[in-house]
Amino acid sequence: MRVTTPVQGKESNWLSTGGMGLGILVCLLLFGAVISRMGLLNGLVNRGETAVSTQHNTLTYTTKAMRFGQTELRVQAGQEITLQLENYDTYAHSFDIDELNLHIQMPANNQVTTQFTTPEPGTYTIYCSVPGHREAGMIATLVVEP
Ligand SMILES: [Cu+2]
Repeated sequence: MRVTTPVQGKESNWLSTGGMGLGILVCLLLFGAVISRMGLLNGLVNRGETAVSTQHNTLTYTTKAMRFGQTELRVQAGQEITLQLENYDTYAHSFDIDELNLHIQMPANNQVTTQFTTPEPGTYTIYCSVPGHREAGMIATLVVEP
């Protein structure tokens, strides 16, 4: 009796511990399933929101031979613009609009991308702030339409 009781005790102890462990494992699995499902739903919801709210316009603007490719850039107000600036000259330029606090460096023979939201309707001056370039003709107009 004195020998079997501890053994039985141990056995039942082991069984209950095993059962509890199994219970915890099941709980963790369920919890994990719920979390991953929530994560999946969040992902779907986020993707949906992005698709709805984004009206992305990509514009390409070039510089070549000390000139902007276009003297006028027309956009609509309140839009998110991805501006791809391509410099085909062997020297650096920049894309500056003071009113929008946009001052983008354009390295020689390179391209850079910037994003901005178009402001209220009006006309804004685009220029290159490299000394002498604006005077040499690197000036254009951003026309924001309602
Ligand atoms: Cu320039």
